[in-house]
Amino acid sequence: PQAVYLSDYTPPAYLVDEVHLTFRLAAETTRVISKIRFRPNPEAQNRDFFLHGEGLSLVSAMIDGAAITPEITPEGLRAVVPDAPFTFQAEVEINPAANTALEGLYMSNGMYCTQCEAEGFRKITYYPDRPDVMSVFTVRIEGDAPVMLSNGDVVAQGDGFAEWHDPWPKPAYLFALVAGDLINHPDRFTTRSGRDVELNIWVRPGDEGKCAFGMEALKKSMTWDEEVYGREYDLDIFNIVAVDDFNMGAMENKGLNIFNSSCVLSTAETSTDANFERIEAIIAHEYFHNWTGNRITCRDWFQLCLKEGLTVYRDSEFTSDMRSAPVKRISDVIDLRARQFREDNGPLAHPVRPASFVEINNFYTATVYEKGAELIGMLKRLVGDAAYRKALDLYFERHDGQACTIEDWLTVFENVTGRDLAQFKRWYEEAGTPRLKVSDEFKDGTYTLHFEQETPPTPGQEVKQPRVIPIAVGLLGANGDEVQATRVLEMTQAAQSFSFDGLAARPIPSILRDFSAPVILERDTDNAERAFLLAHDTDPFNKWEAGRALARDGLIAMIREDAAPDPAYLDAVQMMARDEALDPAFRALALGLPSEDELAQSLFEMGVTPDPQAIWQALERLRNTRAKQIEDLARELYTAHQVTAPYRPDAEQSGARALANAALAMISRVDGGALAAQQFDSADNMTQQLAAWSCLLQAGAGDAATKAFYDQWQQDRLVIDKWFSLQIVHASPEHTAEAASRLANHADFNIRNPNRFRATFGAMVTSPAGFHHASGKGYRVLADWLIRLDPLNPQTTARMCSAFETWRRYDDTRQTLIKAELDRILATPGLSRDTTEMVTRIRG
Ligand code: BAL
Ligand code: ZN
Repeated sequence: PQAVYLSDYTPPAYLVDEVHLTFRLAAETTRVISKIRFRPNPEAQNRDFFLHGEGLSLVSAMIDGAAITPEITPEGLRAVVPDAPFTFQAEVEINPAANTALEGLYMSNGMYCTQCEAEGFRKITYYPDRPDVMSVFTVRIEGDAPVMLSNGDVVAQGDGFAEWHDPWPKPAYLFALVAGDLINHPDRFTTRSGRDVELNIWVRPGDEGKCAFGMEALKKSMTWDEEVYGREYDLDIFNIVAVDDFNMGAMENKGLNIFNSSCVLSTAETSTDANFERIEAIIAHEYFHNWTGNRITCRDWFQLCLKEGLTVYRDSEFTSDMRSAPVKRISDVIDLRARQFREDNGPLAHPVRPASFVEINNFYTATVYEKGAELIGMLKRLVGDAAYRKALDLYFERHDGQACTIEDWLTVFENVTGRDLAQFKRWYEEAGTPRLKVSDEFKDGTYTLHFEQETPPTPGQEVKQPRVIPIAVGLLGANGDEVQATRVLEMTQAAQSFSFDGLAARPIPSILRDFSAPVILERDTDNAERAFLLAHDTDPFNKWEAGRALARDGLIAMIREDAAPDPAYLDAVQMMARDEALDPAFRALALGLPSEDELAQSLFEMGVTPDPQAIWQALERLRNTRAKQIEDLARELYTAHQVTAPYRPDAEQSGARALANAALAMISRVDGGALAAQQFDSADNMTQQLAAWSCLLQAGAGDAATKAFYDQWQQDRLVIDKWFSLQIVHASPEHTAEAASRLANHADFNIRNPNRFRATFGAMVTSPAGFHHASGKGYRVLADWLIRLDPLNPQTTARMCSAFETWRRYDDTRQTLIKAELDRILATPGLSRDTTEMVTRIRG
């Protein structure tokens, strides 16, 4: 497959002023009739009239009313056109029922729906399917579905048809259509300037009781964007539709957001606290795209981070405002390290703005999204809150209605602040996680921190230049008082020192507060200092980080030297768990341990080949020891944090349940699951039921609950996804692969449903000791199923290949086994471009 390069960008040859589409819906023979008004682009470098189109049957084509016979290629259509504005018309036939890739127009449970980002519109009709071609769309839908929706506002509807008009010019990737038997959960919102907006969440009959929380989240998001970013909604209708078969979490189509049903439907009985928080964040994310993505979009797909990094950053600010900012920050860093650092340290590493790709779907990654958001956070920290807000105002004012680049984005900040951001831009252009080494000295009342930065080579980028790194630092005195409040040090050189004067004694430093930059901090510290920071640091992130470091180092010693669990960690964790001044949600996070994957990466970085089985055993040993040692405290915490008020998925109740369930997990290691069984039987919400079932599975006492859970929820597909996952996650490493295989052969497994596929095989690969079982059976099972899925759904197949991305960490035997599976996948006849690119990059 051919790569495309950022450096090859040229402006479109023709621009589009208006698009009229008519859809005559039929499951296997949908007709799409297009009428597109083109004009030559004065900035174009050629006059090649090429329209993207894939898998379309062309029925007829006309230019200015005269029939033409265009040249058709596997990628699109080429024709000779006038050197002046003209109208192109075409009729094509497509088969939504046969579309299992879930890109373009497809069917899900009898409902028609679309997914056009990034390049799905070309599977609907011939069009310049690139984000810098923006146009006004009018859409007529004909069919027998009771509900027929598209972007914008409805302008006409009657028996068997509906017509929609979107006045805001948009690229084709934001087009959407939905038609089916749907029920709406309606509401209204009045914008700050008085626009009365009709809000709807559309769902399949039977799901109408699962929309209330999503609707509240939508209204909160609309208010927040007005208050914090001054951004109002700009149409009279905002529709959300829940779809069961969806590759992504959700999609921000203009005025018609389409959601994976797992990311919008919720009830207390069927959704966990974590589900609620995620739903709230995703609804906000998609809504926020209306300005950061839709009104201002990307010039080309290399600029994906322009809308995604910024919108992730905005949704994280929203969650911080709605819930606990420290808990959100710590959770985001856990996730960043687990997914983005892992990516940055392996064969799939790529810059936040990649310079080339074969298949853009493979770049909807943690690097583009989550590291992209970290870059916005760093920029804000460097310029300050007021300048950030000014720059955003200017961005919206200057670029509204445009398709932009990272250069446009950075220029706005340069204009507002007078700063030169050329060095900051390296964060967008160079892959890899910088290592930040720190040493310190104290002399004559002056404390000096010496920093050195180094970013390891990544594929295609051997040498890295120094980046600008905002390092938030505070200093603590021996009694725990803060002798230096947080100060942001701006590191710009490969090695740089910063001094603090006038100190009476050597302070204890708290470095990289709030995780002020996405780097790996390397500093020789001892347990005493960590315990001190754990007790006294006023920065919640570094307080948590001190406990995390104690846990990690103790575990590394257990793995490498067969050491006993570290008493310093066990003391520290008790102190933190007991501390009533701390938010229960924070305490629950502090009881978490580094993941198996994080430990494997730490060992690898130390030059030690990780043994997945040994890592798992060390974690189990520590959890068992800790449970025995602090059983009494766990029981106290469990009792003290029972929620008796009616269920609410807010931060306060969720935090209490998180801490009580962390305590239950410890108790279950001691009592064999007796208390968990009680909680399972009495639970009236999914958080409590699932936590209890999880503890029972962990204790090896889950059979009855497994059956009861299935019997209770077999009609609820989202809950059954949990039923699939949890059994695999809690299988012993010896049986992980068998559990996944067994469930993949269960009557409720459906390879065409991405949620169910991820619930099964996503669960398998997040159990490293099972997935990396020395026999290679985990690798074999995954490869077997990826080979089966690829012809149906290349996008989800390619995503899941990243399970293999860490293969170079492991021993020769495992490497040989993995390589054989990668080669087997690559040798599959007709393998998709998506999967071919991913496996080729992973294989190296
Ligand atoms: N734009 C794809 C889905 C999302 O990031 O919102
Ligand atoms: Zn997004």
